[in-house]
Amino acid sequence: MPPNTDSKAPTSRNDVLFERAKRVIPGGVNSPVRAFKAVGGTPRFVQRAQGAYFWDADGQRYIDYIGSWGPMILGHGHPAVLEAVQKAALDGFSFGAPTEREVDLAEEIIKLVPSIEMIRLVSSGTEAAMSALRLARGATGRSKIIKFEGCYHGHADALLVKAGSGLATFGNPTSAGVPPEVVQHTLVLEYNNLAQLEEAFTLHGKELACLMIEPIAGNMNFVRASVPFMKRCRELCTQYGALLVFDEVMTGFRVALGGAQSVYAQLIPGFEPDMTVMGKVIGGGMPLAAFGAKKDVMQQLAPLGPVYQAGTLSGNPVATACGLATLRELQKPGFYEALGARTQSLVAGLTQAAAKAGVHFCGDSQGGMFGFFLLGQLPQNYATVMTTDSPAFNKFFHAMLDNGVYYAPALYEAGFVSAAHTAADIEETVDAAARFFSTR
Ligand code: KE4
Repeated sequence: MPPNTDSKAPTSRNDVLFERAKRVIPGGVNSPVRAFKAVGGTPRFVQRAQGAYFWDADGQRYIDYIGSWGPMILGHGHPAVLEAVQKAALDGFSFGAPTEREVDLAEEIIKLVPSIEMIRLVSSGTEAAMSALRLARGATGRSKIIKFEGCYHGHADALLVKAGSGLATFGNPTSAGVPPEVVQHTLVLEYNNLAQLEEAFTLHGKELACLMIEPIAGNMNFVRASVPFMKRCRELCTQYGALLVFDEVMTGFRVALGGAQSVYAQLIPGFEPDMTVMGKVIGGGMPLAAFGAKKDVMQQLAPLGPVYQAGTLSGNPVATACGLATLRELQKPGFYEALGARTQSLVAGLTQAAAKAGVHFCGDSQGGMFGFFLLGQLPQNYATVMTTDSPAFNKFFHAMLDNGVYYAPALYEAGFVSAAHTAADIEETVDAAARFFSTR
């Protein structure tokens, strides 16, 4: 297939499929970010994927830096994972009854994430975060929670909230259909803002069930919680009896084998969260997520305790096979060292190419997760991220897309490198970026 030099090519099957899709699915997609609304143009309809690549409806190949928004850390179609899924499917798709493999997966995650003593498997990150929130409230008997602007924890009502007019007032809904009273207990603070954190706990600490945070915020591209900030989150939650809930749906097994909490534990002696929400990588691309904590908290859950939570497909036998096979591959010696080095080489290459062309660009990465900004320095919060020149980002996005490089179609999303990405893929990506930067 000749390269798709014009992403708005009228003859593209992507256009035809998108028009068809929009007649029967809202916006033509089953999740909003896929619609390219932020960047414009036509979404690529994936026909198949293998390793670091996928091919769209026109047969055009792309180097994939989304990887299903994180799950495909091994690359698409890893043979060991494929074999495990095929074998599991032959034994049955779903039973609504316990299976040994759920226990195997629970034991594997607990082995790798020491802060977790017990875990409950569910089917999506939203479900895991929603359940974790209910459990935190049930376990503490408190209603109020803290989250941070720019952090996304799925689309449960209580978490679709933006900052109120001040710390004395609570959040306002970010979505229609969420009654104000549902978010009246949610306080939204600025990420990395120590003064706001201190004030919020002084005002409301004794009423707080939990503080929920993305430890490395991949939903505002790539923003790290500073060590002093994270240390203070831990100290204040301990002081006031609120649970520190790490949303590691994106960072879990992505930034390190022990997740982001293992990165902070190296910087803050003895650090660990009280509860962890996971997803994406633990399912290896199949619908599987989880939330875990110490036994005394988790045993508040039905059928043992008063906090109800359930799911028809929770711990699905095919999804657990996919997740387990993925986690076993991640534990092979040198996996994260190689993945981290490959990701760093991408960010370094892009940074050098931009600098050579005099373009404002900065990036960061941890393990197989990266972010970049068309800014002079790494932002510390959402407001700064959003100062990015979005038309410039959109031009960059489409220039890369037209050169067969598929980044997230939104400037506030992180990127992902898999174990299947080669040095040649990184070089091809950097060369395409350098060509774009030279036109700036
Ligand atoms: P899901 O319900 O989409 O499985 O997970 C929700 C969620 C929870 N927590 C974090 C930190 C997340 O990043 C997510 C979902 N991430 C988005 C990408 N930013 C998924 C892509 C999408 O919404 O289509």
